[in-house]
Amino acid sequence: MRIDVVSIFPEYLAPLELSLIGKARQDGLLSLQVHDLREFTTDRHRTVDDTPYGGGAGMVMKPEPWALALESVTETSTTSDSAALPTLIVPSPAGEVFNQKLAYELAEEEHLVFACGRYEGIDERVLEWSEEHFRVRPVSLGDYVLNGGEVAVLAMVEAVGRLLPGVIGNPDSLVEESHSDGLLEYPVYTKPSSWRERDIPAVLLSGNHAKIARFRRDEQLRRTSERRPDLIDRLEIGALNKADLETLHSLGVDKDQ
Ligand code: JA5
Repeated sequence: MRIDVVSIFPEYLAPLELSLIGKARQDGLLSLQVHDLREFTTDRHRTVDDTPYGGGAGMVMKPEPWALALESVTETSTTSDSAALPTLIVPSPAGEVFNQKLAYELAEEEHLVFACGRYEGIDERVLEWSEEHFRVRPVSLGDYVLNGGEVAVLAMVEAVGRLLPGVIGNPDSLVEESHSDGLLEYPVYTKPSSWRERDIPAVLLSGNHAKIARFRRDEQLRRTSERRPDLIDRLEIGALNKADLETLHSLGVDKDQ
């Protein structure tokens, strides 16, 4: 996979050189380039922003540096001359909400481009113009405000990058995790079995693997109904077995349908 990130703060993306994503880049599993938007300005002050038409607070990112930056990444894209257009992700609190399903979808793409806005955002005409060269997707991490797209890009690149073939050594660790079955993860414990007067749940030392699986599933259901009742509502009834329904009933959760 190829990823390009355009930002006025390229140093903000430095963590993508570390850990799993940094290793994937070193191993040639992921080609990731960060571009400084100011390199695509043509005035002596390297201006990227201007005042908003119609008035209002703050500044808006000027369209021309964005068009030049995005053209420069598509000119070297192998996807634009084949079947699929590259995907342009624009972090925005006004976008569709990022989730694991979208991460899996983006992990299938050949070329992702992330456009990091700052100030009050990017001139809307850039997004309209981009539709001719990209599949454009404004994407939000959730209902809160950030000062720009960079932190959202760090999260999305990590979530997508770890799904690429070969990036995670043991692919088993990708299947048993939060959200892959629509439930939160079960709690985990390690040695010592007793720590500061706190013992781990006895069932985990029983050697009874069926009982352990049931305990973990019940913990997933308990946590999810407590912390994320919205996820319980969205569970397919077919994803729950008889024991799951009994657990939910004992938790006082009424799964209608
Ligand atoms: C702010 C110019 O999902 C939370 C987000 C907040 C935020 C995002 S994503 N992008 C921007 C931005 O501000 O570009």
